Parts: sequence; structure tokens; C-alpha cells
Amino acid sequence: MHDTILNQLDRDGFAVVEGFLRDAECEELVAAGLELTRRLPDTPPTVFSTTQPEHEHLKGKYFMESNDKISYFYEKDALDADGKLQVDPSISLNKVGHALHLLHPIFRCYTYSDRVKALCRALHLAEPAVVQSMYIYKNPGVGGEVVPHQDISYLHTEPISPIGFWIALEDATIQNGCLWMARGSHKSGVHRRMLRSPGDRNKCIYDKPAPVYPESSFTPVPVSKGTCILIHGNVVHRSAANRSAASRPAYTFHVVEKKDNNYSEDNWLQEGENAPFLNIYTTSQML
Ligand SMILES: O=C(O)CCC(=O)C(=O)O
Repeated sequence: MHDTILNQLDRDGFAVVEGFLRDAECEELVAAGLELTRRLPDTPPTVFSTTQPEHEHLKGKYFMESNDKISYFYEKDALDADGKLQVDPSISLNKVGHALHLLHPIFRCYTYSDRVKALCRALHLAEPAVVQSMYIYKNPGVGGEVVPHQDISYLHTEPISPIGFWIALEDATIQNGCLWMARGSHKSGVHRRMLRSPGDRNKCIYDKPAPVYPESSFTPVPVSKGTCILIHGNVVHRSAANRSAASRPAYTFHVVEKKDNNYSEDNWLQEGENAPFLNIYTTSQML
């Protein structure tokens, strides 16, 4: 089975691992995600939207300092022009991140689980480390589109690319915004990079404009609740807005190989005292 996963990842740029979490485990994570919406901070909301001009959220200190926190990012359509909530807080968030795997007992437990350790071994990773984690809400009606991108644009490593673990916590369908993959596109190099601006540590810049990918390159990958999709850092992928009545939550984290591999110093997300890149094999599930 595990050889097949590695083969799929090598061949297609992604691999589908069905039944990675049981229904009750997905439900525990969804409850934890919902619980986070019950204690939204009083600070002015930061929107996360990949369709905003120049990705406005990337310019802010709030985003740039979220490597060692549980930070809250709102849906564009959940706020009015003055940043006032237009929807119920429970459906207002785009995502929370980027240190759930370090700071939250439930997300930590799943991130450093034996099942994740076993998958990393199956992928022949020698020193895998989690660098970031996110709970993505993709709520009905407001859940925004994620434009085509490669994860390596944001988490650049060489020569070994990062791998995303993306776990569907409800059935992800074409209607509610499942992932769409450009099969095989991981063999086409790094298309662009987002770099920490040398002049301002609270800002990021892209080195190139966004490439235009033909619609025909993408294949939908609908999956059932509990499926983990492994995403090669170089594969181009996207997801559509959720205009259905069903939510499409996902828990996702990114793993980098630390052995004989370079994590780029100009990535927005850096290791820090409170955000160590811990080796998955030797890290306990418990806080
Ligand atoms: O969950 C989604 O809709 C998109 C996630 C994604 O593209 C990513 O995390 O890189």
C-alpha cells in the first residue's frame, strides 16, 4: 500500500490516502475548529483571500507573526468595507493558523500521531518536521476560492520539496469546494516565490506575476471525510468557492525534510524559539 502512495506522489504530484481518520476523529477536529470561533479576538479582523489584489493579508504584521500563534483569518465575504462582521462568527473564518500543531492539544495529538509518523516513513523521509498547520473552514456561502498555486512558492526548500498533508473533515465534493489538481505539474519546477521583503520584515513580495494556468489542466479530487491528500510542494492546485449548503472543513499541515535539505531563509515563515521545526519521529503527541 505504501509503495503505491509514494508512486502516486512521484507520478501525479499528489496521493490519496482514504480512511486516514475515522469519522469520530474528524468530528473531534471539527468541534475543536468550531470552538476556536467562540473565542474570536477583539483585534481588528485580518482577511485571508487569495483573490484579493496582491494578497493584502501578506503585508501585515498579524500574518507575518502567526508562525508561533493561533491566529484568526476571516473570509472576505464575511466582513463589510469597515471590517464589521456580516455573518455569524461561527461561519466567519477562512482559517486559523499557523501553530495549531504546537499550541493546541487536539491538533497536536493528530499531527504527531503514529499514523502521521508511519506515512512519513512510507514517504522515505529521514527527518520530517512540521513547519505550519492550518484549520481551513470553507464555510457554506462565504468560503472563498483558493487560486492556483504551488505550496513551494510559500515554503521553499531544496532539493527536496515540502509535502502538504490535507485531511478532509467532511466529504469534499465539487459542489462544496474540493481540491483540484494539475496532475503531473510537480515536474515543472518552481513557478514563482513569495519572499520576505528585505526592506520590511512585515511584508512579502512575489518575485514574478502569477502564472496563468489553463482550466483544462485541473482535475477535481473529491474525497470522503477522513481522507488525507498528500500534496507535493510543486504540484499546482486550487479550490473553488463553496457556494453549496455543506461545509468543507480541512486540517492541513506542511512537512519538510530536514536532512540534507535547505529551508530558504527568505520564506515568510521561519523557525523561532516558540515555533521550532520539530522532528515528527521524536516528538510526542502530548503538550
Ligand atoms: O483547502 C483548500 O481549499 C486549499 C488548500 C490549499 O491549497 C493549501 O493549503 O495549499
